[in-house]
Amino acid sequence: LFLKNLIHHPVFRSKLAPTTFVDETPSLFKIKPETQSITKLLNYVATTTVNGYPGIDKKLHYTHLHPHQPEIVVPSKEIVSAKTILNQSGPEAVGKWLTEQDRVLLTDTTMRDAHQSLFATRMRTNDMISVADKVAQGLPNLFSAEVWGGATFDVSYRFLGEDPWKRLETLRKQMPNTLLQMLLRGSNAVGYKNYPDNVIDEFIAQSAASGVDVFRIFDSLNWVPQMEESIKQVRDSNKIAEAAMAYTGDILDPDKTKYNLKYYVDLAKELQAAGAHIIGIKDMAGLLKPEAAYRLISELKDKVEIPIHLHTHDTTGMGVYTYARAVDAGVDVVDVASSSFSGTTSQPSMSALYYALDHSKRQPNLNVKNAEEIDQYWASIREPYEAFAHPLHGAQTEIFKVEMPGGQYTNLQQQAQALRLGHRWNEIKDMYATVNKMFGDITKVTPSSKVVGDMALFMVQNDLSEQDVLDNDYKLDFPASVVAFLKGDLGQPAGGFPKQLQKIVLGNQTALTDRPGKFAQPIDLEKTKDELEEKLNRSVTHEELLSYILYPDVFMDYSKRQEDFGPVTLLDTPTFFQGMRKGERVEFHLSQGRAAIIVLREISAADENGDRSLFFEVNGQSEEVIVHDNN
Ligand code: 3PY
Ligand code: ZN
Repeated sequence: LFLKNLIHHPVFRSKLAPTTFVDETPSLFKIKPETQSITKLLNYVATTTVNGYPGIDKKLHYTHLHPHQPEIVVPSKEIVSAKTILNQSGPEAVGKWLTEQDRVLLTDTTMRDAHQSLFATRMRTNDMISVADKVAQGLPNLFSAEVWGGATFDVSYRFLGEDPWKRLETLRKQMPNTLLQMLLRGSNAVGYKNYPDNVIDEFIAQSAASGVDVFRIFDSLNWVPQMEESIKQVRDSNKIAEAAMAYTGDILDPDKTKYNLKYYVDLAKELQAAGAHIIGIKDMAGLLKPEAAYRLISELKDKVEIPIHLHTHDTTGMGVYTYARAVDAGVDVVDVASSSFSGTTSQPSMSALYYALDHSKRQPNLNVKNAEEIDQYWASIREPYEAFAHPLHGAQTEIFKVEMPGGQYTNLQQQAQALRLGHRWNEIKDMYATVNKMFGDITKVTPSSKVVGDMALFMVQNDLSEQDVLDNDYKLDFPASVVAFLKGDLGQPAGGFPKQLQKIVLGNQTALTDRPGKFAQPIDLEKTKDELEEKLNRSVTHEELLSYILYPDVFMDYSKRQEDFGPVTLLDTPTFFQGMRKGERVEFHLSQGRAAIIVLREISAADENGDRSLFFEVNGQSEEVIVHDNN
């Protein structure tokens, strides 16, 4: 950039420049931030063009998108939404209001669980903010929009080069009259391990300040002590604490007695006593059958006072039917996704449920035309995400046996392929069910589901049977997650740990019987902030500090990539995932509305070092970028 400034400088060009010209012209070293951003983005585009994006077949090519502009009808008078009530009268009032509604309410999960479960959580903020205001205005009767938490937090940093806090804060501005909801893994926050209580408290307080209204809090083992701190902190932040019970097994199957109706009713009462404003039922694998839903909701409506919010995945194909029976039993809210992001491992379709409830007194209050218009938008931006899709095309009823959560199915399949075990996928699924039995039949959801998956892969990879593990003749090197789980690092499962397996895996190590957070030292925020500022050589925000505490390596890698590649969020989604083809033209907008127009003119063959030159035209000026071809 310095050289560019020099050769374009009028004095230098006039050939009258004295030998001291460089020393005496500090402006040559001034590089406008915008120019820097363009240079970095060109670097990203060139690298992605040559080496592709991780996980995407380079041969795939998407045409440039023409996102549908939804034409929605906005109600003429202002709707009193759940958000209005929260702002005016607080979380208890929302709970009371919910129980007074005749019709079932809806949560739209399109911007969180739907793409997490269908497209490996890869939806970019740009594709959300192009439609978020339409969702807010066109669907004002939604209970909430789930837009944050779960895997979206780390995936934003790891794979999208995005700051998840900015996503939340932007959506907050665009959806002022809609409750924004997040998924929080109790003491595991948005991570896969236990964090000290002060980190959980700080994280919740910041999430509330940045825009979250409803916190769906769960624990992967349904262990209430791991949820109490979060419930308390959400209450202290004057936001809605929805405590969710992970549903597993089948409450109506007389052979499955561990997770029966009584188990769930007792758990719901405990969560209500712990301060929950709403009880969530989290059916992450799609195991809740319609009659079981009817019985469960009927019983809960009878035994607890607070509203019931049901979440399912359509993996086994019965989502709309399950919801219809839950609606008959009086469920207050159910989770749905926009049609083109619904079905299979995602939530059931919003508009399908609406039509299924035609002529029912509890049909949701939904402008279905608006929902269909908005869905055309989602359909129009889906294509570049197809590269991350799973191969499932319909109902997977084998899940009743395997009990694998929707969001894990494709992840585990990818892990199996990476270990060259792809051809043994059926064995791995059977082993997943076997490991669950070995672990004493646990609830399987992030992160406990990952432990079961890790153990299943380990056993298939090493050709071990359950008996081989229990005979313990091999001095096995168990996966770290399995050791941590049996040590009690994720808390205590219902019915305790299987003693024999615990002894084999832990050897002489002692296991916790109490809450891990009770022993974890609080993080010194000031000291950690100094450490991070020194590493980054700049001041950092509280949000950045929290991200670093939760995911130190992921956050540092993201910061480094920001340095190299600049504001990649400015790129359109096809360009972000696939780079450019020769002759292609892309445009993006920098700050103050300035546009940059880039044309890729030529890509050279690789030279003897394997480097390629890419010749771009940027706002009419030629630029060359050299990239090493890793293929
Ligand atoms: C998550 O924890 O991310 C989940 O979606 C669990 O179902
Ligand atoms: Zn889910």
